[in-house]
Amino acid sequence: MGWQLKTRTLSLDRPRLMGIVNVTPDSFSDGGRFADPGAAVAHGLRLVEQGADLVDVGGESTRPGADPVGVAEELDRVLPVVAALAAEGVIVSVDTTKVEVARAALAAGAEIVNDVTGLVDPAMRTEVAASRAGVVIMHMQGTPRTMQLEPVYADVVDEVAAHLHRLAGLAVEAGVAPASVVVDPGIGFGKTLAHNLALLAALDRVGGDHPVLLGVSRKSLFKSLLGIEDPTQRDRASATMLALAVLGGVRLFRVHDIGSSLEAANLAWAMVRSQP
Ligand code: HH2
Repeated sequence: MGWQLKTRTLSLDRPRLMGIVNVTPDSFSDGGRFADPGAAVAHGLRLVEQGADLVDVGGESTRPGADPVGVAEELDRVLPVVAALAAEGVIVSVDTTKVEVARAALAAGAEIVNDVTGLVDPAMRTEVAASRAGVVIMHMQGTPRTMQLEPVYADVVDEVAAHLHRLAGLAVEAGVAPASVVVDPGIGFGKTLAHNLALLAALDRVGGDHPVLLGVSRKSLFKSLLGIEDPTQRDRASATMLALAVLGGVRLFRVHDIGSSLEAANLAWAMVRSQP
């Protein structure tokens, strides 16, 4: 099994780590640390050195209540970082919901579009299809401004799985190769703690025909469950959840801290492989 990207295939015969580079002043866990392009590029290269298989570059925070960023501003933030990392041979994903940003990032060497709205914009679907990029289709209820106000589901696992199935189908209809699509339940995006836990306990049911990518790193469910206020102190909990998700069949993880994630992934993977 592999994930077909623009110029190569990323094999998913073991867990893979997508390191996070937020080129933003306001991301929830590391806002402002890598807002300077030089610092962001250095951070991306460090993540790869530590064992990241690919790097996700984002220029707009999606934390609950975040203000939207304009196209020009987002391009200024991400393009130099995408171009510099791609030039170093890094597999780069661009975390954006804007077709203009996706197009420019793909031209600058990005291999993947990570769209937290799940390619809901038809122009984004056409762009991804034309470039033959890989794509992450994530589930979100509402928008970052409104999503945590009062999320409601009858059955969160069924609804998220059906929504991802529908959006993946639309992408494929627009010409995206099925092997280029991975799906993501969108932990924390329009979900209560109970919704997040239900999804984490049923990860084998959310992907359908597509591999699942999980983004749970440093998220606020660790504050709710364990009382850890400071996001940078949530890496141990994030790694524990990662290991459990490997046992649940997930092979792709969007993470902040590579060291703890790699240890967790290797331990869980050794257990998976030991099964006949
Ligand atoms: N989570 C965040 C951003 N992008 N993309 C995918 N596919 N899955 C996720 O779970 C996901 C995502 C939020 O985390 P972070 O980038 O650390 O913060 P911010 O959005 O505030 O920049």
